[in-house]
Amino acid sequence: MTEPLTLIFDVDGTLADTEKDGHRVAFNQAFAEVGLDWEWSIPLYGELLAIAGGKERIKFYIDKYKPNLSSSLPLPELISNLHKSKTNYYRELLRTGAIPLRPGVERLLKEARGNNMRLAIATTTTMANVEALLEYTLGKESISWFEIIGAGDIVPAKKPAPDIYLYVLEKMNIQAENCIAFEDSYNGLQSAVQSGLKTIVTVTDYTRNQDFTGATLVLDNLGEPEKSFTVISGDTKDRTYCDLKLIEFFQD
Ligand code: XBP
Ligand code: MG
Repeated sequence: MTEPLTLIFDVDGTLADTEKDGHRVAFNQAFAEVGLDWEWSIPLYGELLAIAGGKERIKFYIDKYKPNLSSSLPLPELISNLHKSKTNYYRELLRTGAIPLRPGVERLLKEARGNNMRLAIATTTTMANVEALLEYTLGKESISWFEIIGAGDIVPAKKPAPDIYLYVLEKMNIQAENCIAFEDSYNGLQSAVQSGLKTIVTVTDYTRNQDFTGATLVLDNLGEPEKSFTVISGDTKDRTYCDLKLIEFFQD
C-alpha cells in the first residue's frame, strides 16, 4: 500500500498574500521609526523579493541603493535591529486581521486533517511570523496542526536552496516522493524541486510572470467549490478546485 501523502506548505504568498500589504508595510514602518527615509514602493519591493529573507533583503537593498550609508551602528547590528522592529510591526499588522488566508487554504488544511494526513511548513520567514499568521487566521491551536514548522534561520541557506525542505523531510523521516509541496514563487519552487518534491504553485501578483518550469501544477489559487481556480499550466483532471482527490492524482 502506498503511504498517505504529506502536505508541506510555504507561508508567504502561499498560505496568505503577505508581501505587498504585510511585510513591505512593516519594513517601511521599521525604517521610519529610526528616521530612515527609505520607502519600499510596491514595484521596488517586487525587485527586492528576489532575495529571500528579511535581513538578507535589507542587506541587499543597502548594498545596491545606499552604499554610502553612514550609521553609528555596525551594519549587521543595524540590520538586526531593523529586522526585529519589522517583525513586531508585521505581527501587529496580522493581529488586526488585515491579511486573510488565500482561497482554498483553510478548506484543504481541514480536509487533510480530517483524513489524518501529516502537515508541515517550510518557509524562509521568521517563526514568530508563522505563528502570528496561523493564530490570527485559524486560531492559536492551528499551530499544532503542523508536525514540523521549518522556518527562518534554522537552516544556513534560505530558498532557493533546498535546505529548508530537506530539513523538514529529515525531521519527519519521510521521502520526498510521499509529499506534495505548495509554493507561490520561483525561489520557493526551486527549493522544493531541488528537494525532489512535486510542487503545486499558486501565483500572486508579484510572482505570476516567473518561470515555473518543473511545477506539477500552476494555478491562480487553490480554488473553492463555488469559485474555481484558473489553470496556468498542468493537468487538473477536470477538477475545478484543489482538494485531496486532485492531489492524489499526483501520488506515485
Ligand atoms: C518569504 C520571504 C520572507 C519574507 C520576510 O519567502 O522571503 O523573507 O518576505 O520574512 P517564503 P522575514 O515565501 O519562501 O517563505 O522578514 O521574517 O525574513
Ligand atoms: Mg512564498
